[in-house]
Amino acid sequence: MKTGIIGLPQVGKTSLFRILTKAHVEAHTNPREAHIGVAKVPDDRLDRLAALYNPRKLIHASVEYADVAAIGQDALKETAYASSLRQVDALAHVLRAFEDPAIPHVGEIDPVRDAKNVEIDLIINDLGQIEKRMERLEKDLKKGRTAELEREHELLVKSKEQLEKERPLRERELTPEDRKRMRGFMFLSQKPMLYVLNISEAADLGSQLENAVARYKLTDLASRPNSGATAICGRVEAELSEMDDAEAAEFLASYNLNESGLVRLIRKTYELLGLISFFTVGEDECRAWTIARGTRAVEAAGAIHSDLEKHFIRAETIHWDALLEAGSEANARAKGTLRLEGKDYIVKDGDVMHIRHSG
Ligand SMILES: Nc1nc2c(ncn2[C@@H]2O[C@H](COP(=O)(O)OP(=O)(O)OP(=O)(O)O)[C@@H](O)[C@H]2O)c(=O)[nH]1
Ligand SMILES: [Mg+2]
Repeated sequence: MKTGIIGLPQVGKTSLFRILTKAHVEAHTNPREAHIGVAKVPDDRLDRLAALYNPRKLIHASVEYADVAAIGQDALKETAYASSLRQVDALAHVLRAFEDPAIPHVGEIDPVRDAKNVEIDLIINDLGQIEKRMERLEKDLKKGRTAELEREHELLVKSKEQLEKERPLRERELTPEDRKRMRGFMFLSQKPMLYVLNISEAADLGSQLENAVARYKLTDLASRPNSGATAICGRVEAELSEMDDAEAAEFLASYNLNESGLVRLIRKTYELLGLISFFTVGEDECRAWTIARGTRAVEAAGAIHSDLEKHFIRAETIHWDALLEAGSEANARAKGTLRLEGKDYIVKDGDVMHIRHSG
C-alpha cells in the first residue's frame, strides 16, 4: 500500500515525508522524481503483546509513502510526475495552515481554496485521460460493437459528466465490475484522499489539533465518500522525531497531547484504505499484518504465507485485549476465550491468530 504526499509548493510535504519515514532526504535533485520511504505503523496493541512475549523480533506493519514535487498543471503534464502519482493507492494532501511570513504562499492561508484548486488539477488530468481513451473507443465501436466496449463507453461518459461538474471520481459508488474496468486508468481523482492540515505551533496544540478540521472548514470535504482529514504540526513532529520515547512522552504531555499527530495520520490512512491489522505472537516473533477489512481467515493466512492459505485448517483466534487479560494462551484456552475459527471467519481488527495447517 502506497500513499502519495501531494500539495502546493512549500506546504511541508517533504518535512512530513521525513518525519513519517525517518528518511534523511536531500532536496529533490530531479524535482520530478519521487522520494519513496516506508513508515512503521505505530501500534500500542502490538507493543503490549510484545511485553508479554518478549520476542526476539518485533515487526510492525508498514505503509509506503511517496514524496513528490509540488503539484500543478505543469508538473502533471510531465509523464514521470503523473505516472509516479498514478501508482499510489491513496493521496495525502498537505494543506498549509501554519503562519510563517518567511515561507511564501499564494495569497492568504486558506486550506479549502487550496484543496479545491488541487482537486481541479487532478480532475483536468483525468478528463485528459478520458478524452484520449474515448477517441480510441469510438473508433473501435465503429468497427464492431461488443457489450464490454459499450459498458466501458457508458462508464467513461458518466465519469466525464461527473468530472465536468468538478466532482472527483472518488465520490462515485461503483460496482466491483466497474471498479475493475476503471482500474487500468489509475485516475488521480479516484484515489482516496486524506487532507492533512499542517498547523502552527501553539501552547494549546492539543485542542488546536482537535479542532483544526472544523476551524479550517474542512468538515464538508472530509465527510465526502473516500475522503478524510487530520491535522499535524510539522514543526512539533519534527522535534518529536528526534527524541527517545521517554523524552517524547514528556514533550507531548507539555502540549497536552496524548499521542503524536503521526500516529493519528497513519491510523487515518489505514481507515481510509479500509485496512486493519491482525497479529501473530510468539517468543520468536511478534508481528502485525495488514489486511483489508472483511478479509476471511483463510486469506489472512495467505498474507503471512501462501502455503498457510493452501493448507489452512483452522485459526486459533483471540482478540488482543482478551489475551492480555488472560496473561497467556494457556490461560485463555482454559478460560475458553481462545476460539477455533474456520476458513470463512471474518478477521477483526486486533485479532491474534495462530494458523493451524497441514503440510
Ligand atoms: N513555520 C513552519 N514552517 C514549516 C512547517 N513545515 C514546513 N515548514 C517549512 O516550510 C518550508 C518548506 O517545507 P518542505 O517540507 O520542504 O515543503 P514542500 O511542500 O516539500 O516544498 P516543495 O517540495 O518545495 O514544494 C521549509 O523551510 C520548512 O522548514 C511548519 O509546520 N511550520
Ligand atoms: Mg518537497
